[in-house]
Amino acid sequence: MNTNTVPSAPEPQSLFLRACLGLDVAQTPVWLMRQAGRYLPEYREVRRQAGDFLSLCKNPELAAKVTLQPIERFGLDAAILFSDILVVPEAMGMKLQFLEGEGPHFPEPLTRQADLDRLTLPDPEVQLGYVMAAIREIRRILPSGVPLIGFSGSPWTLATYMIEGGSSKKFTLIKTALYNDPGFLEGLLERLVTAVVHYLNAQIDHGVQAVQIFDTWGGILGPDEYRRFSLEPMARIIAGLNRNRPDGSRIPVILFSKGCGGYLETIASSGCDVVGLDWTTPLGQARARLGPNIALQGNLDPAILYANPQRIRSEVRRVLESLGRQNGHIFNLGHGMEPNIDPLKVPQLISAVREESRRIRTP
Ligand code: 1CP
Repeated sequence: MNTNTVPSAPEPQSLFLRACLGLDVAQTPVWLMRQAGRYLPEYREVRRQAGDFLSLCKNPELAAKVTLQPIERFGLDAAILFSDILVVPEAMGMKLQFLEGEGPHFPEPLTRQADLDRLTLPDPEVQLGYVMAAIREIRRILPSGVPLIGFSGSPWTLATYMIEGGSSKKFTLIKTALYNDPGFLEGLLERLVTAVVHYLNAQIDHGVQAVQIFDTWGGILGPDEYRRFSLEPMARIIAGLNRNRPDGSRIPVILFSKGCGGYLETIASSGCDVVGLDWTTPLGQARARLGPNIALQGNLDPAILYANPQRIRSEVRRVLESLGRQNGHIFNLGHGMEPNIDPLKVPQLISAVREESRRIRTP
């Protein structure tokens, strides 16, 4: 395992943290990206109460409440902080809006060096103090056996939104910057690395027990550009994190670069403990390429949740059997839950993961 853990470090008890560190487990832990969200009627109700999405993120009590909703309803093996990756650019001084039905929007996207000079380095305790308050509140109300995952966007993924002004299909503006003005892009990535290191270390100080870096748009880059503009900044973040607690326990880092099955060896060189996979790379193939000393997370196609219970189970079995009885696997989707998924599919998925993984592990 890729650790410098103190030898006397206490072994974690939770299935999720054990799997992140490659320790043995009786069944495979499972959580789902975007497990708290619009597919849950109780989420839509709290969001209505908050008024809008960003107000929900900024209300620590309500953010904590929606973080716990999928835990209470389904008994998942980990909770993930309810927030959004784009609160960091907002804290750096950019205006951010979430337009109903259209997703995130930055009305004044970054275009030139002078725009970078106006960005500030946020103090996570101040501009992102509401996130820290949410983390404390979640830890207060979350059952102690359920670990809390903190997160951030990768610098590259955050930069796509800050330069494109929102979601994009072609990424024309950021790609133009990448090839025509790499110094501008690197200046932005540099600032984001510093901001994210401070932000994730503050999340760790306030109580998250693992962190995930979401690199949703790494897959739009070719191999050299991926290495330079996506992976390098993430590796610098990982090197800057306070991953070892004073009691010797470790904060695992999960790196999820979507669409990057071709770059697995590069991803594993980042210093992360867990590589997140989308559904295009079979887990067994990833294990053969990366070896046993790094954990894997994933990788069911989220669209399988539109299928019937038998098909869900057979696809879960296929994912689990690709690793057999090996340790170091956290079951997840290959990307987030879609808003139109029937919540009743989730317990079918979880039962299948637990029953099938126990069966596979029984000698
Ligand atoms: O209307 C609503 O209620 C907002 C929908 C929504 C939700 C539920 C958004 C807007 N963000 C979130 C929560 C969120 N976002 C979480 C919560 C924790 C969880 O339960 O998993 C997390 C981890 C994120 C991270 C995030 N935001 C990513 C990375 C992961 C991914 O999905 O690829 C990205 C790219 C964003 C940007 C964003 N925020 C919201 C939307 C709809 C988007 C994506 C827009 C796009 O496709 O470009």
